[in-house]
Amino acid sequence: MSILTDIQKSNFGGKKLLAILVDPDDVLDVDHLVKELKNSPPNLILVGGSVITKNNFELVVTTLSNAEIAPVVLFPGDASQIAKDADGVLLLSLISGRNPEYLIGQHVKAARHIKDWGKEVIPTSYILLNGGNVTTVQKVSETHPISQMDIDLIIDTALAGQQMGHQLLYLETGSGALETVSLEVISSVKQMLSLPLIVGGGIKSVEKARAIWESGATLIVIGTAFEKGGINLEDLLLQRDQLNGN
Ligand code: 1GP
Repeated sequence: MSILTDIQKSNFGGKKLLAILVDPDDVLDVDHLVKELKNSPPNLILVGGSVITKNNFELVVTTLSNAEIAPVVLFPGDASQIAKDADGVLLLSLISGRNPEYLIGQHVKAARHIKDWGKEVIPTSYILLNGGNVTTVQKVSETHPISQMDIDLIIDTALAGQQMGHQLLYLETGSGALETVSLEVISSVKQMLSLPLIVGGGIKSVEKARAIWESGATLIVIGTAFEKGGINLEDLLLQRDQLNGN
């Protein structure tokens, strides 16, 4: 089954999914990472970052892919982040912003490479919301996040993404955000859209993760809290399984 089909089936069936985001720049010991994820396997492993400075991107993707823990899906900060052993890519359009580079520029740069690569491409609306601090994605993309008070604009932006044919909607406050996407925003968007909803940014507790799932997210993404050991992956999976009736 394709990665997208799996997420769509979960969305229709009200099933909840967990993705762990791995930023290769922050990986010190990839074998240790594999061990941790093997002990408590998430549904997906996302790999990517706004800025890549180390030379280990391919190695991290290949090692995670060879470990066969979960599908490895690229979450690219730019056109260079396409690794050969990944299973697919979230092709992100940063539609909360008006920077052409992240609406089409990087996509054009990567297009031929992605075609030759031949893996699954998942067109994704990427909406950056204000999470209380200036995050790297905001700096790098040079775009302004939408205020979480402006629910109408968030919904209209999400609807536009759906109408443009995107298959997933990613609501994001940015890696390391002080605040997550609010439950009100999540449930309001969920009521108006049929697309599977991904929510990420600043999720630091199992309770918050559960509330976000319950508000309508199909897939939640956790990066920083996992990386810093601030959240117990086993507990998270337990909550997910409880919500899924397992
Ligand atoms: C970033 O949503 C992801 O794109 C994860 O955010 O690192 O804050 O968990 P955190």
